Amino acid sequence: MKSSKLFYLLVGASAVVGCKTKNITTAEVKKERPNIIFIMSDDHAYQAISAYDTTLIQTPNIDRIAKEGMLFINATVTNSICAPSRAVILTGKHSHINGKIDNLSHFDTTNVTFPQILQKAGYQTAMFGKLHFGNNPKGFDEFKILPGQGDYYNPKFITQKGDTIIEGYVTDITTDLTLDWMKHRRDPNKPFMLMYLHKAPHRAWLPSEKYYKEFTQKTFPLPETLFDDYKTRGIAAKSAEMGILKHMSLINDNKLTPATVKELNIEQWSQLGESLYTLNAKQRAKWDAVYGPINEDFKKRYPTMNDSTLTVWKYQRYLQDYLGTIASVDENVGRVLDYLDEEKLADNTIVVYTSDQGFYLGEHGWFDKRFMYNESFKTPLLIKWPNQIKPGITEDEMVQNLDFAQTFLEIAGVTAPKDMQGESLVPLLTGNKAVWDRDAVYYHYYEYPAEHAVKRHYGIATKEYKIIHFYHDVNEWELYDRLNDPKEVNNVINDPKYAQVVTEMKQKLQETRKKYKDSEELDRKYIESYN
Ligand code: SGN
Ligand code: CA
Repeated sequence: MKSSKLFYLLVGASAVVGCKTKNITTAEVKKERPNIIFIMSDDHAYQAISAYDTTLIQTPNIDRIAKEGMLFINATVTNSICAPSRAVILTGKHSHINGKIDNLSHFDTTNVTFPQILQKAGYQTAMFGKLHFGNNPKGFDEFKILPGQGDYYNPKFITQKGDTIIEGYVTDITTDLTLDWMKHRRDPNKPFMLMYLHKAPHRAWLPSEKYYKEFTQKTFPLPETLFDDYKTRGIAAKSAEMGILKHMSLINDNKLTPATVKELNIEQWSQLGESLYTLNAKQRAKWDAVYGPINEDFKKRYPTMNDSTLTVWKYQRYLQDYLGTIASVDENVGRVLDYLDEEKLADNTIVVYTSDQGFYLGEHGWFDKRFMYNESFKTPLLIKWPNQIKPGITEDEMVQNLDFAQTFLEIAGVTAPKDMQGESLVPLLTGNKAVWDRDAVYYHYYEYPAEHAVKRHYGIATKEYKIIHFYHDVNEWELYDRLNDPKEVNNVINDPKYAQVVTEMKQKLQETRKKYKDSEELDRKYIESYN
């Protein structure tokens, strides 16, 4: 056996952290353990990836992953918010078990994460970009991460050698750091697991110069539900503070200047100064040259605007900047894929593209996420694994971010700890669908009272229905018929036609909560932890 490469067989010999090796077939023994590149962006809606939908933007590089691999059209998160999603991904456990229920709570670093296990099993590990945990990641040979949310322009990075400010645009820099590691510090004698994590397209949606110039010239079709009146929905949808018209800031989000807004006598909050403070004078001048004229144009239009035309204007400004940041993500994903091809690494490297959750691009009149409703519950997922996944397959099974840890461990030939709660996706990836029997996925959101005022809720989704229970300061149920009402505008919880479905879904919800060890006691515990 060549000493320069590890084989699956060796994993058995070096099994660690209580993980046993699985039964390995002869064919597998001969194969080298694959590299894993986990690419995740922040708030990237599937509606903004052309492999899913070509209405808004072309993302040819991200699409390459689906073309050469698999496109999951029913991938969801368990808790649609940033840091909790990352904690679920790293631990393979639901939020109520790993304890990171919201962006504010601490991540308990005694949780075992899959990178720690892979590192001990002989993988070289690295992380670049946004983690958003408040603590440094464990189980990484090298990391360079943004502090908290991080900045778009000239960002600061936390490294093992101290903090450093790097001039440039965050998406380009995160990629430069990633490629630099692959080129200069990757150990060719080991398989690697790389987490390449973009800040974009997170609010306040600040594109690079190239793309703000291009995207501020564009207009986009309006979503069907932009003017949703929430008629059949409960209090939670009606009281959420994420409306484009009412809650999106003309300054912070639409990039008007405080002076413009003052001149027009509009009251508006702003943190734009904070978002832009890292630009140097030269960069700021270029930025002003593009965003300045938008102010002048708005001043002319504003006097004749009504709620509806203002909503549309804000929607267009929102999408111009949001999608502008995605154009950079796509371009940079292309750089990494090209490098893998050039270096002949692609054949033995699994590439995953996903987001920490979905996002509203004007659907229901909203931006942001948090709800178990479709656009924020669903997350993009594209995976390529040459010679294992047949190219160009669309997979509609219900998979979740909960499943990544066990998937990566199985790929590396390591048996996952028994208390992980997901399912390995390997059978789906390798065409062994018959063993996949999940018929419902669980969701639980906690961050309330908080920004955007989305009430606490939990629920399950099957391929046909979705039931949601909003609790804490309300007690409301909602049911959606996913096949007949994919846009989720009709809450049919009180429709007699669905009485039997409601009974069955409530029963299934209780069973699912039990299966994942969630309970009313835990609901209460996490409410009390807020006081
Ligand atoms: C910030 C944003 C919110 C967003 C949260 C969480 N406000 O607070 O709109 O929901 O992050 O996002 S901002 O005015 O500061 O941009 S998450 O992706 O990190 O969970
Ligand atoms: Ca996010």
